[in-house]
Amino acid sequence: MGLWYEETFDDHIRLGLRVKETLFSGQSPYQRVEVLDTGGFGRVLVLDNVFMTSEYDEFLYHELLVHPALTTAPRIDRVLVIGGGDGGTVREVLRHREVGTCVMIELDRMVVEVSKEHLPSIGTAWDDPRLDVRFIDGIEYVKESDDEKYDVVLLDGTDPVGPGAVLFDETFYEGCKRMLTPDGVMALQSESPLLMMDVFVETQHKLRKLFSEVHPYIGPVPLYGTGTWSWTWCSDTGEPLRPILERQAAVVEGSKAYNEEIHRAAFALPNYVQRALKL
Ligand code: SPD
Repeated sequence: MGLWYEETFDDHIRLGLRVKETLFSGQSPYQRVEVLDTGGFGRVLVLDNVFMTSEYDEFLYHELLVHPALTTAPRIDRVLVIGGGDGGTVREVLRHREVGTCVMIELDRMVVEVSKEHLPSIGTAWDDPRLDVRFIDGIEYVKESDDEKYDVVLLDGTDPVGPGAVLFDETFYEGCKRMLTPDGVMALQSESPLLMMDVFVETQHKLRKLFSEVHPYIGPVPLYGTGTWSWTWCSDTGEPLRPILERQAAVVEGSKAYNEEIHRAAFALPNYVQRALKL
């Protein structure tokens, strides 16, 4: 029958998946990397004992991270992705024909190599000639790079523990903003407002110091603790509820979850979130 693999949240809650087979287990210089074949969620990527993405529900996460930003930014010629080593985020970015270059900065080469081998249904765009994958430190990149600015920056990191913790620092967000064009859009995963309310609220405050428009949005990702997840849309101009309709229609066709109504509805915040943010 296979053993149960469990992720523990806060030492009080566990999510368990029955494992049919462990497809990969190894230690990179940064973290423990595993791919499990599970009965319920298909193949699952696990980093340092935290479920990262699954074949079963990855589209809910990746489509919502990418398309609200990519459908509302004035231009999407140059896109920067930090993290996202499983390939799901760049796959969604590259579905937009207007994207000319997508640079992906990933610290851990092993995550990409293992995902290419064991999660081919998630990373379907690795061979796209517009994709430029660099195995370097995202913190250093946004601090020092003199590359041309980006129209969109997407942050697809882990939880704020281990090597991904620095991706929640204010100085890192400052660097990301430095890499954006003045009317560019940044979107990031911003944790669960139920399970990680403190991190969620703190993240919003950090972002509000840097951007005049900061809009969290919410959707379901069953693999993550509580199933309620958030992302945040940031910019100094524009607003998240004014998508470019032609661009949006083109990507809705072929999306598993994302459509016009989901885009609008995701930005409707429940009272407990509005109150926590004092909106
Ligand atoms: N609790 C897990 C949060 C993981 C967020 N990033 C997932 C990466 C998927 N590309």
